[in-house]
Formats: sequence, structure tokens, C-alpha cells
Amino acid sequence: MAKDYRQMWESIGVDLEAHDKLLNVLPPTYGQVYMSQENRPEGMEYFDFVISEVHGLRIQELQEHKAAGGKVIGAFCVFVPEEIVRAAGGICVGLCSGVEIGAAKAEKVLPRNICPLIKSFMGFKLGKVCPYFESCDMVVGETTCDGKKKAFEILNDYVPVHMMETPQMKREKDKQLWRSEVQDFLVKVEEFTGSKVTDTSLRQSIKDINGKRRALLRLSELRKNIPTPISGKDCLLIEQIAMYDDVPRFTAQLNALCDELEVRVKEGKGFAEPAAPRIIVTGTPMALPNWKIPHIIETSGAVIVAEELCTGLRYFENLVPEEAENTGQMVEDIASRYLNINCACFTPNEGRMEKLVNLAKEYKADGIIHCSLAFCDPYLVEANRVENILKENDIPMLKIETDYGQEDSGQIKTRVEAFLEMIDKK
Ligand code: BJ8
Repeated sequence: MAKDYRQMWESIGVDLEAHDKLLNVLPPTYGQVYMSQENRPEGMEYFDFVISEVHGLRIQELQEHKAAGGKVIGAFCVFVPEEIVRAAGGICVGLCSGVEIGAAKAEKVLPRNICPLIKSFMGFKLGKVCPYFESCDMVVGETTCDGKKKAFEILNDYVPVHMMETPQMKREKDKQLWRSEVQDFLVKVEEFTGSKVTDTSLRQSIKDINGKRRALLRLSELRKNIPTPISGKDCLLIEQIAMYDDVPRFTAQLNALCDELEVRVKEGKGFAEPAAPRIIVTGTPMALPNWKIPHIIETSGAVIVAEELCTGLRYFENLVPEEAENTGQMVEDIASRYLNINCACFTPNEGRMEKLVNLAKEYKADGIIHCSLAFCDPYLVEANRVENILKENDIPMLKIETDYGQEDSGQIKTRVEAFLEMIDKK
């Protein structure tokens, strides 16, 4: 980071000592995982810059927004409709929780054997490590999995949490419930920000967020080419940054990168050899800076062509219609768009199975790697169903269960290499 931001971090309540520890880990990891890649597109420079300033410039922007009377609202799930926050003049930031930090503090209030993502967000908050978390005026929680749902009750002692009841099924009555939750969220955001959501502001916000999704979809389309013009690791990074960067700036930068990638495609330039095995990763979200599995896959000779993850397609597929005339209709459109997300917290979750089979065809994938965080019941249990359906469709799959530690990296690498070898012989 070019500038010294310590004063700013201290003023928002960040524990500088704990924060230093986090910053000491990030740059070497980033250098090792990202800067070691060869032949990266020039347009990645912007995203490298964003990471180099991850706790600097963007936090400063959030603080300026707050100083001007704006609110910052944090979210842990792609079910939180960011259109509504933006329409009320707020900034919605996806809080990441992709690193083990503050575990000792988190374990004082949570069981030891809980999903690392939940432990991480609790550790971040109790340890006052994350300037994004410390910038949030409110956090939006959801009733997706049990662990998160109950953890939000505890989190509410430290930061105001607004809970949204996310249904577990997709029947008509669940859709109605979800629509009313989205409507209540709009009212809550209006009260909290003191700004009315108008037809005009909501329509514009829908267009802005759709613009971001279109750019991400454009990137995904380009990855269907053989050879794919960009690494999966770079795409995951872009998808992670999408959750907290300024919306129009991010969209413009990503579109510029896509322009460059289109030229690469025309010239037949790829990230890897055309014969490199093409892999889709699916499972639990890979929150920043969790790049462990993608790094292992792509340093084993394969290329990741899509992420069926919440830090991936689930975040940006499906747009909200832009033609609605009034806020009521827009709220309905937003609710239906979000209820299309195929999270394993739903039962049944057939949409995810169909999606995976189709993605494998569309992206000409040779195999799918199912990555689940330890103790995540919804994804770990659903992995078996995914495996059966992929088997029926003759799509090879490897199942990985892991956490944020690096101790199992060697063992996972051996399994990934064996999987790639098996695909190669098919
Ligand atoms: S829409 S995947 S972001 S809930 S990994 S905390 S499920 S025990 S993150 Fe998720 Fe929304 Fe679903 Fe996506 Fe629980 Fe599993 Fe942990 Fe999880």
C-alpha cells in the first residue's frame, strides 16, 4: 500500500496489531498465487491494484461516503439484494471471511467444529481485524444454514444485524414469503439510510447492478473458448472483488479487460495449452483470500473455466428485468431473480444438478471438482447427489472437503493430479 492508512484504521476501531498480522500474510500469498502466473492479460493490473489497496483506498472511499451521511451495509450471502441498498444511496459490501483469523476469540462463542467461514467472520468481528466490517453501519444476515443463522444472533451484540428469512424451498408460498422479506428489507433500508427508494432510483440501481452482472457474464462467455484466454484464478479474483468494489468503476474496468480478452481469443492466445484439462469448480463460496484449491488445480496443469459458486456464477447469472414501471413490480422482479439462486440450503435443489450438467457441456469441461468447506452440512450432503447425477451423465467428479489451513495442500494436490491423469486417459 502506497500510503500509510494506520490513522484511518485506528479511527474506525481496527485492532492495529491483529490487522498487521493479517496484512503480513496477504501480500506474500498474493505474490505466490497471482504474480507467479505467466502471460496474464494487461487488464489484470487494475485488479492487482485493487488488492494492493484492499484495506486502503476502498476503505477511504467508504469513510468519505459515511462522512457525507451515507451508510455502509455488509452482507455475507448472495441473497442480499444489493439493488435496494444502492437505490437508497447506501453502499453494499460483501464481507469476505476467507481466512482463518481470530479463531481463538471466535471459539469463545462458537463451537470448535463449525464451518470455517462462520468462524472467520466471527473472529474478524470479535478481533476487530477487518476495516470493512468496522465500516459497516449494519449487517444483513439470512436464515440459510443453521450455523450462520445462529451466529448472526451473536453478531447482533456487536453490530446491528437485519435478518432476512430466506426460504428453504421454492414453492409458491415460499416465493410469497421471500417477496415480503425483500419488501421489508426495502422499508428497513429506507429507515436506516433516511433515503426514500423511488421508482427512478430503483430502476437505475437495477440497471447498474445488471451492468456489473453483464460484464461478469461477458467474462464467463469468453472462457468458453479453447484455449480459454484467462486463468480461473484471475477470474475468481475478479468475482471476489465484484462484491465490494465501486460498481460503475468495476464494470468499466472489467469490460476493458474483456475487450482485451476478445483480441486474445481472435489471436488464439490462451492462458494454458489448448489440450489442458478444463475444470469447473462447484461448492461452497471461496471468499477472499481463499485461493487454495484453484491454485492447486491450475498449478497441476489444468485450467478452471467456470465457478458454480456464490463467488462465481451464482452471484451474477440471471438479470433483473429492467422494464418494470413501479417499485412494487421491481421488488417482485428482484425477489424472483434472487430466488433462482441454487444454494444447497434449498430442498430439493434440482436446479443446481441441471445447471452443472449444462455447464459441463457449455464450457466443454472435462471434469468437475466439488469443493466444500469442512462442517458445511448442506454442501457436503448434497455432494453425493451431485456425484450421482454427474456419473449418470458421464462427467468425472472429484470431491474435496477442506478448510482455510494449508496443512492438507500436499494431499489435495496429489488427489487433484490423480484426477487430472484419470481424465486425460478417458
Ligand atoms: S447462497 S452458499 S452465500 S448461504 S459454507 S456458512 S452454507 S456452513 S455460505 Fe452461502 Fe448464501 Fe448459500 Fe451462497 Fe453455511 Fe456452508 Fe458455511 Fe455457507
